Amino acid sequence: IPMASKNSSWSFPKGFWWGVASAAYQAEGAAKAEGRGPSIWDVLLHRVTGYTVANQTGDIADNHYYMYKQDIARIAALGVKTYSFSISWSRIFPFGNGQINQEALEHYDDVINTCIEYGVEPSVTLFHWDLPLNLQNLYGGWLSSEIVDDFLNYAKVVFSYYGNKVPRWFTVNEPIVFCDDYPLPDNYFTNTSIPKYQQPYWCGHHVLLAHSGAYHLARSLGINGTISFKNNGGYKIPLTNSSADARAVQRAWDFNEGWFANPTFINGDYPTNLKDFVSDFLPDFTDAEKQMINGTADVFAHDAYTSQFYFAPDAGIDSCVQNKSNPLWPSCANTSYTYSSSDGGWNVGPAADPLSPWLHKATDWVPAFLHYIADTWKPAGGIAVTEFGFAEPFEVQKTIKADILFDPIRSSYYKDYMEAILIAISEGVNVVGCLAWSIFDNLEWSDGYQDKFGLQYVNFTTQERAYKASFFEYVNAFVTYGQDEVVPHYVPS
Ligand code: PNW
Repeated sequence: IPMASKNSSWSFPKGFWWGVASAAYQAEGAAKAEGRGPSIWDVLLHRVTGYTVANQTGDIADNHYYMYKQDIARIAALGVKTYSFSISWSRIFPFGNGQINQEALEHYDDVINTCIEYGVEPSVTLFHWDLPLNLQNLYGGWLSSEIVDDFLNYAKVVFSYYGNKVPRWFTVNEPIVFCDDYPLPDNYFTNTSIPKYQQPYWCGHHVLLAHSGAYHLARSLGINGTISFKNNGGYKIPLTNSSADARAVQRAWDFNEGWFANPTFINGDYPTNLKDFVSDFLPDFTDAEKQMINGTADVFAHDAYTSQFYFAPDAGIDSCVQNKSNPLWPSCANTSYTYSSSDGGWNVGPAADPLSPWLHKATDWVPAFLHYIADTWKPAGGIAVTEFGFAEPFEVQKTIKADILFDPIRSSYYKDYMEAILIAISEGVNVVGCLAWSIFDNLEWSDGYQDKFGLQYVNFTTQERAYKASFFEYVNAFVTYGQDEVVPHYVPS
């Protein structure tokens, strides 16, 4: 395994938290075990034909619900500092609200305790897309303001039960993604009267109220851990140096990151571009709500996989704004991965996996990306890259040798990404942590099990795990440049 050549001006600050991540529906399986209620993802994958490759589901997944002790032991053995996982809301509340399922509360308590016993810090996400089905059917899920109280009720139970055993909380994962996934397919869920093109903005509105409410709730309960939500998106590069492309890039930031980051980091309100472009229906925050929302993320948590070029629509901005069925709508910023001579010499490499065409290796851009976040949203508690990773098709991965699977493309992604973070840190950007996606191959949502993001290989017939070479490449960055001791080969007493 190649070792990073040490650059003496690079180092991760003391206390830098680094680790690996998973999410409940993608990893746990045990879909009907110990009182779990269904989530919208059970319906999507069981009832909507063709939603995943080969109609795969999360019924079994990595069997992580039963194998978490082994899985935590395997990452502790490599010295991993934190494990980030999500709690399944419909395990704690099988119907989303009402009756609490004690068995599930105890399950996650044991996951948390197992982490602590192995010297691995638990990082916990409350909502990673697996909405309890009942809440979707009852009132349209995130489209209704009723979700806010139900989310707070769920958050209160979780915060109260696990409290200060958890140093790091994330309320919601990537609202840009799950709110843009509204509208959900017709006929499977209760219809709503909100027009489809407006639905993402109602979802986002309720997410901001739920997140900020949970932040204040946690503080009132005496929770000391950091609290954030996980934002997401790639670095946005203007395709040309025209002013039209510069404006397109700004709209793209505003309609993606800014949608959630401006309210929480700047002023409690949406970016001006958002208010201008979708003013006819964008919900308003009251002044009291703006005050409540502003300042409710302790860290800028960003899932930052890749970069894209952006450019203004050819047909002009007016026709774009009018055409609500246009895929560019409403930001009217077109995207491309074209590597052209006008791109300033930056490297946006090809996507390795046809199932993830959005994911190009663009690690050269990461320092600029981190500077942009620091300069734009000025997060007092710094920036954490809470997901990054690369899908490498199985055929490219080399054979397992001495129990290690060689995945050269992903290895180079991690090596270059970690060096890019080190460069940004050496230039003064306050990066406080990072989480690699993912702890192991798992259910990649509608791409099923074919898309391989894991730092560990999983044989889905036998459930055997094997480390991939990229995992050692990742850990090696902290062995080489970390200030804290990396303690591998931990053996529990
Ligand atoms: C994340 N994009 O989703 C999710 O949080 C994970 O559950 C998922 O497995 C992982 O990334 C890999 O896809 C994303 O288009 C989906 O930029 C789309 C994008 C980014 C992240």
